[in-house]
Amino acid sequence: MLYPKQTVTRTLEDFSGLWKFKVEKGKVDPATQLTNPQLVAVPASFNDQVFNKKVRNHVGYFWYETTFNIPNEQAVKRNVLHFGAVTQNCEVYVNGQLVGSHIGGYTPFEFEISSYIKAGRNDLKLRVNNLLDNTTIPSAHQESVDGHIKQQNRFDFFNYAGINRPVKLYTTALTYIDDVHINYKVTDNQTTVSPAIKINGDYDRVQLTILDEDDQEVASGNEHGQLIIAATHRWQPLAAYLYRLNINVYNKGNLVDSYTKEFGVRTIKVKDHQIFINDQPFYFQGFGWHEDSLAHGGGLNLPQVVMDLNIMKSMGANSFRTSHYPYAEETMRLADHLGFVVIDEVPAVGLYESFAVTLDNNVHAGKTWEDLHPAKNHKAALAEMIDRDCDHPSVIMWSLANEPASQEKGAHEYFRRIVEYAKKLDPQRRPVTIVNIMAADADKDLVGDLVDVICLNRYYGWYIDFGDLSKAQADLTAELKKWHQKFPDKPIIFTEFGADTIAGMHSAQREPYSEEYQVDYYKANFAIFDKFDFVQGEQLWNFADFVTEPGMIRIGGENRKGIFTRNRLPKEIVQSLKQRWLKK
Ligand code: BDP
Repeated sequence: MLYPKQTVTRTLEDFSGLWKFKVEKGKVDPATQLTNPQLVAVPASFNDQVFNKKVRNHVGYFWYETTFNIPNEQAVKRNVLHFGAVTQNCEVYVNGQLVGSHIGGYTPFEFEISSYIKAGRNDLKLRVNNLLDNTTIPSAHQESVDGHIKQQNRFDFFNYAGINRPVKLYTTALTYIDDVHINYKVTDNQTTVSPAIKINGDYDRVQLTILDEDDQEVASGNEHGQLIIAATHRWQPLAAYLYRLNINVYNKGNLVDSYTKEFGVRTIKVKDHQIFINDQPFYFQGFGWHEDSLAHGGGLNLPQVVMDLNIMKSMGANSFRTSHYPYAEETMRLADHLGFVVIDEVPAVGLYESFAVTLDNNVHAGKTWEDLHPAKNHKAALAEMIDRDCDHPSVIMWSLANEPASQEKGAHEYFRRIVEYAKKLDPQRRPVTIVNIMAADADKDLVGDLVDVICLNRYYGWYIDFGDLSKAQADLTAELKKWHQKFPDKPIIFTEFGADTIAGMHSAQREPYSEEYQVDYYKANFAIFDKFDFVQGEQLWNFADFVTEPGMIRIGGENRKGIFTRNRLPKEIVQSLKQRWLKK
């Protein structure tokens, strides 16, 4: 699927603005107007906008409605309605008719609506739900209590829902470029680009041109040939360089479709417990992050994204993980432009039926892989993520899950299939990882052999060895040695480590929750990482405090492990972190 753009052959309309919104109570007829709706902004989650606790926490169905006008000359074109993401699942109605539905809250989808619209005023309605269960990703336990759905999410971030990303209507002619993937091979300085282009409709000629950042043509050809960039300017971490592939499709001498896609050229290799980008070892400095901001909830807040990446850059960060779902496409495009290195994560979070079983003596106990059935949705989300993101030079690794029960019986078989599927889908065959949970340490984990890079979420000094940093260091060291012994050639990246810290809380004894403890916690962890050359990265948890479901340790409804507060005020750790990273 292509990112919607206006070109010489395509029009584009953005449906951002105020929409009608209503929680579903009883049956709604999609052919009639919503009664007593309220207005909410799109794109954004509805939850915090409505300022009503009951609606904010509603689990179930809700409706959105807007109208749009089609000029006469547009009605004869091919009209496509594109959704950046609707969280979690939705049905789309145009003029009262169902045009399609989508499952999954973090990837784009689109429907051709030409036969449902008319010149003049049209009605658009979405029936959305935020329902998750044992078959979905993310995963949740769902039951019905007194006729109400009760949902216990198996993850801590608030399940912000609604039309979280932009809605756009674009047109093409009846002949159109349906999809483009930019495959390339680079040897020394020369890049051979073999684009895979899908065109529907009648055409007799395709003209491809590659332009550099100065708008100079560096290669050209047709859709069957290979395009050679003779002197390649590589995309480098924090030194991005982007080419543009322009595709023009002609029929009988007329230009019928035109589209331009950006791409970068770089190589990735995992070898000798190191990760190489363009044959240079790359050490990850950065963060786990969330799409979470005031009023927008989990909805796209582009100025916030720009600000966050600039804050990260100013601190010497070079990377982030899209914990725990693919982020907005706009964010990925920005990462390409800024040279951030991204671990792109599918929303497979919470594939863990019960934490209680970790206390069981039988290390492989637990029935996650028997009782949950996420494979179908997991694969669908993976396919959509890889299709959307495989041409982003910033994406150097796929994360196929966050903290699944990888020590439980059945994990290896489940993930063997997921890994094979991801490798098959990705033309670049990028490295893959499965982000590991503490309960599945080197002795218990069953999936480490399947991944290219070992990614660990570790909380020594917080959830384990709380307040005892010497013990934390000893335990962390012991675990690291075991991982390295088991997989001597695999690099290890810490994709989470952190301590809840209340901004402004100080402690003369440097106790947990204080800003002082957060500084000591990170110092203790870094001291161990620096001892082992196979540790190839540190991504702190989290960049900023973020909103969670209520919980005893979620003070004020937030996870406080941010090194910034939710409104981006720095905690004490920021200065020393900056010194460490800028020096490295
Ligand atoms: C990890 C999860 C992350 C949580 C974090 C925490 O991957 O989503 O926010 O723990 O508890 O298990 O802070």
